[in-house]
Amino acid sequence: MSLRDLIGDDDLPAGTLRELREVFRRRDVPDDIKRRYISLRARQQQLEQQLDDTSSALDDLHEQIKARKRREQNLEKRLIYNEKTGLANHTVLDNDLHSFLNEANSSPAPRDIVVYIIALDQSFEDAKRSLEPSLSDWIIYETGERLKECLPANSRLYHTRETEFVVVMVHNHSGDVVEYYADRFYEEVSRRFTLPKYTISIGCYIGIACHPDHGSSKRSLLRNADIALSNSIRLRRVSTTYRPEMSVAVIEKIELQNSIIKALEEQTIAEINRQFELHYQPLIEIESCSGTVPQGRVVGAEALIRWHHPSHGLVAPDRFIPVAEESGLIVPIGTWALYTASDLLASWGVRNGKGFEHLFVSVNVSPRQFRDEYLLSNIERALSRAQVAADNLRLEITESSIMDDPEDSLYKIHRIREMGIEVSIDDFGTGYSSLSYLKRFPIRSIKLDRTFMRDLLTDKATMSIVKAICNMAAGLGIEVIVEGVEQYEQIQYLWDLGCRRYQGFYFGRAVPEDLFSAELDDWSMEDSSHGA
Ligand code: G
Ligand code: MN
Repeated sequence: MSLRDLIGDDDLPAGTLRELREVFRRRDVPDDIKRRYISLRARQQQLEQQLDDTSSALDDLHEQIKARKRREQNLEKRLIYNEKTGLANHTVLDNDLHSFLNEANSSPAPRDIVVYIIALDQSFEDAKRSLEPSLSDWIIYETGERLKECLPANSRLYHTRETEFVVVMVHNHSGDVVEYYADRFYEEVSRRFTLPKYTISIGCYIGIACHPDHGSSKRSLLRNADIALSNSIRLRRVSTTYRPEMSVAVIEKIELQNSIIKALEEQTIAEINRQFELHYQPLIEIESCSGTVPQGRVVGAEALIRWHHPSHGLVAPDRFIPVAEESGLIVPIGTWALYTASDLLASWGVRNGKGFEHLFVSVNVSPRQFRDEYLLSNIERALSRAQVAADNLRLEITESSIMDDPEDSLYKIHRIREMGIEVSIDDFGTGYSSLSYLKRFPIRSIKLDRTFMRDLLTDKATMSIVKAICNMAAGLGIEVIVEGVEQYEQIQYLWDLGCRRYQGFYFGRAVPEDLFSAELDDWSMEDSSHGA
């Protein structure tokens, strides 16, 4: 019997092996006791070793579990907290609103829940473009901190989108405090930021909706606060509380946009022709103004768009042009107007000899259309396709759209003039520009805005503004076209100021193409009878 036989194949630590070898050699201990001792000792050693292995494996496992927990927590954090501000995000907002509403709906005491959406305005985007990213991130962080500071106890702040924060407040009765907090939020957000080199301040718009007045579900509250926010932005008001009429306006707007898109998509020109129509309002040049009626002739027409909506009936341009402008749909609609007006000019040209070929059609160009890079090529294409001369087409551009980007406007108007097309400034007198400034632009005429006609004969201030505009235009060699004349007295007054060209209900409303052409025939017959 050897020691190996007793302890088996297992590796024992050198110390234990030495100890067991000594025991094995002892003569004073009976063999059977030695054998039992040694095998037990070896077995014990093995068990200890196994225990060590197991506990270090356990430790490893424990570490792994802890690491996984940390990863999960991080992930969870990122799922529910905004990284830049550490504020709860829209997921949390969703859950919270859900439980606030449940609570309010099951509580016997009335409970108001107020939702504020606070959106930073364009000034943040501007700052972001010129600042280092870390600075704009800091502004966002700081904005969150400022908002947090002014929250009452019963409320929570969320950071839902990069430039959007939401506050939810729960009140027993919200009363006047709703607006008080909106003002506080605005003050805090717009307070100056002092940066290393300069200071800036960021504005914001706020939309508010309250439970139970403006919605009882999570979705309706958030949607209505968002609708109120759009109203604030559109009206440039700091904060707006939701009103049901706003939804009607929004739904109408979406419907309008969809219809325009559908009209444009469906059958292109055929469908647009069916839904849209250009009407023409005569533009008159007065030759004498001494009798009971002014004497003059038609020199041109302004094309004014009308929309025969399949289900809404006739929609006025005041309602759909702004919507089309906002969505960019004005560009294809405006191009269609250019093509259609050019076609009419071509049809007049064919009736050569009646004097129609000298008439011009004036087409309105909206601000967005004017900025569109394809404007010039669209005009060129409309003219060449209909084979009409450039001087039969005029363009009306509003004062404000020229002032949006004066340098670009200057370039564009020069190019339009080089093509042989005259430009009028529309709605003149409603913007902020001065005539002497506009002299830099190669324009043929200004269209005196029709709002001046309302009190031209009764209000001294209106009289002096109109007089000043006419004097200055004469001095600069710019023609004045008076819009919206409805009475002979207005014409007599303006005739004395030197105005010769007029447009307005006094001479005629905008009418469909065939009617306008028929009326032209009458005019030209009158002319020939005058001549005879
Ligand atoms: O902004 P724009 O200049 O393009 O304006 C043309 C508008 O003026 C059209 O809405 C047209 O119907 C309207 N209009 C034209 N003549 C008159 C008028 O004599 N009185 C009033 N109230 N509106 C007019
Ligand atoms: Mn016009």
